[in-house]
Amino acid sequence: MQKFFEIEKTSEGKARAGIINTDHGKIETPIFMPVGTVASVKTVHQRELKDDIKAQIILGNTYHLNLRPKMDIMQAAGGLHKFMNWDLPILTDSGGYQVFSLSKSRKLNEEGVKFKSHIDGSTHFISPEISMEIQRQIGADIFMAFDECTPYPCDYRLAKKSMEMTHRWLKRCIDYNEKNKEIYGYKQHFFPIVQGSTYSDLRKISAEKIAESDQVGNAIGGLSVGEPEEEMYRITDEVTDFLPKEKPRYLMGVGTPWNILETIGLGIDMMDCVMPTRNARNAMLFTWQGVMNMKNKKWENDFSPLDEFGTSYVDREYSKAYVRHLFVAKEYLSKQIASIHNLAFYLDLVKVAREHIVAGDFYEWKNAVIPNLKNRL
Ligand code: PRF
Repeated sequence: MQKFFEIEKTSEGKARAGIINTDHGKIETPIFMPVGTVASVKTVHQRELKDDIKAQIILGNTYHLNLRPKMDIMQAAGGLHKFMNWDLPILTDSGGYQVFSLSKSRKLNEEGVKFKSHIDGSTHFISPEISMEIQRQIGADIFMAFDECTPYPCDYRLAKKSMEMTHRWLKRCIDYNEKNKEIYGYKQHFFPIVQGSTYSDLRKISAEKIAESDQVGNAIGGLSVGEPEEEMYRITDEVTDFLPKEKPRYLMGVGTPWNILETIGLGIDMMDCVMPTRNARNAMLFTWQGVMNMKNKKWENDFSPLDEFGTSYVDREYSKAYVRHLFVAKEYLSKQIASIHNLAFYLDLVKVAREHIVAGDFYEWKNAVIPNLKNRL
């Protein structure tokens, strides 16, 4: 049988280039995963995602898809791949994190979380078992443990109590998965999630617990929730030391282009973030030369290509002046062009990072490009 994760090249530090094998195709790591919360990567067609942006895997969200269109529709469609016509891999988040960030009122106890829908205020309940069942019905290639993500800052006692519950929930997720197999005929893989806030001792306990559960991959949660960047890097560095080398490591919800390169350097293989799409809709473009605000008057008469080093057709076919005009005029097309640009840039960023890992000069290259990425153009 094909191995789930193969490491192609390990650099002098912790960065590595690998391949994840799924029944919907392979994923070259390190990889960035565009977020398609409600069965859509906002403003971007599946065809563009695949052919132009070269996304290799996208994310879906348990919380949202369970509220709308609901699981009866998902099952009738034959799963999310068929429903949205996406035949490459899909990863789903478990819902816990989204309940905390989106729903107005929620009550959490050992059993699970009761919450009110952000759409119509109706009452719902998600437990570890229910989250596993929803993700099974969505048919994700990779699905996530039901966890609690602590806010920042978080009192030590609360962080410890929350982490311990996430560990008990993990056991319930695994027990459920052992009794309930895939329903669409292809393999579904499960990743547990490390928590423990910014406390090194808790992170060590959690990473060891998660590693011990011996799943095919592991994730790091609870970061990029408002802590200083240095804290995020410190915890990521500590946690990757305790997670097995031979399995992929997924850093959840990260981040800026420089966060991505820094955490690849700390041994991260997968990441996702709404930043390239959300910021695109607010006129912020990421490029190899730095960050551009497309509403800025300085682009008004600049007819040069949107991004002369960009890989997407939008970078060549439209000028800065035109895209600025679309944003000022509040045209829908502005959001679409910017989202395609940013996602193509993020995918190019991890592709080039991979090439440098393979070539053996990743760290020198990373340190040279990061100051450029942070420029304000
Ligand atoms: N847990 C889950 N999803 C997440 C996170 C988490 O801690 C984060 C933290 N940045 C993003 N998405 N399940």
